[in-house]
Amino acid sequence: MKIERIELREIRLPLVAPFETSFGRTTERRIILVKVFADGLAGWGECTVGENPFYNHEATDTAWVVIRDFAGPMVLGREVESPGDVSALTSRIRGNRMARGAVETAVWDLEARRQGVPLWRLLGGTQEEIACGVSIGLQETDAALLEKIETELAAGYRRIKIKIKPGRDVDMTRAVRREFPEIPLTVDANSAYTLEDAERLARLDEFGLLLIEQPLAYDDIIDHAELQRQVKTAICLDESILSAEDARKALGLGACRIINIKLGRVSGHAEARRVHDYCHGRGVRVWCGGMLEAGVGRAHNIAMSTLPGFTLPGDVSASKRYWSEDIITPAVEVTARGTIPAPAGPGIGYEVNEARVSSLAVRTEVIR
Ligand code: OSB
Ligand code: MG
Repeated sequence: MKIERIELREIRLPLVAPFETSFGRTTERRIILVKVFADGLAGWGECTVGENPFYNHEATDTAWVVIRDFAGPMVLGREVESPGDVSALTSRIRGNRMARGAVETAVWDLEARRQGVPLWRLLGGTQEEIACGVSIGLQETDAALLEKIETELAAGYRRIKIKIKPGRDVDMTRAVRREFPEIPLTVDANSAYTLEDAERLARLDEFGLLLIEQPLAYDDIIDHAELQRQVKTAICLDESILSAEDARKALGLGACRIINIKLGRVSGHAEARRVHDYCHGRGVRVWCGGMLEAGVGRAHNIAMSTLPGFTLPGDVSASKRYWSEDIITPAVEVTARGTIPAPAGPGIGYEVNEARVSSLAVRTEVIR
């Protein structure tokens, strides 16, 4: 198919509750949506970038420029035989994987719609429903955190992830374990520690965590390998894994035992599947991370999570945990068993509420 037109929109979407990590607090998302056109059909992608360059190098405004001036023009007017080829079209761009991934994922949705099949099937997914966990941001008090966990467990979620940072770690995790001795529990530091904190992090071993996510620097795998030798709990890398090559090196060094795959962070579905395939082939468990996505990004995450190696519950949860009203219909809902059924419709399997997107848009640009 020939990519005939690409539209960009930025929407503003307030979160139902602020989300806080060791690197900052988010109250309103600024989300870039990409719509690609071919053969009378359209596909949607969502850029998973944060508002500020605090999670990785990218930010909403840098991604806008990279998509508008580079990734978009590199794909526009091109004959694309398979969406797996899109990444190569933009590979001259260094870094900026979330910007590249926004365009790439949109073409995957478009191709699945052209074929009239669900995207998850086109990707090779096998799981008819995916297991869901939740990521709970830093709270004012332990009591507030315990209450949130209670609510999410009651809703059926199968794994709880809590955010930690220096000063809000060992004692807080102990308080959670005391109240919930058996639940599948993980912690995510978003790079808030250094190797000097190894002893402190090793104290988390007593809590039977499934994993400790990205304790050290976002761009490090050397120190993570040293840390993994000093802690019993599995280290899971998020920020540090940008490609299948990164996964190979990190696993080879022993920097982690589990990998969090995020579509945008690795530049889209093709690379995400390569990371998945590499890990799955070696018995390394992966799970789908989240970036506070609106419905389009959430739907892409659901599709990816149906690949067979996604054996741990992901950070893919119901729309209503984030938004008073999502931008897709139906909204993403989670069953009482803590799962999301893979949708039956073509493409991402949800319809974009274009009227709502238009009403939320603060800028629009057409690349032609
Ligand atoms: O590290 O997984 C992370 C949100 C924004 C940036 C980074 C992360 C997160 C989350 C939330 O943990 C996951 C979600 O619910 O979308
Ligand atoms: Mg993380």
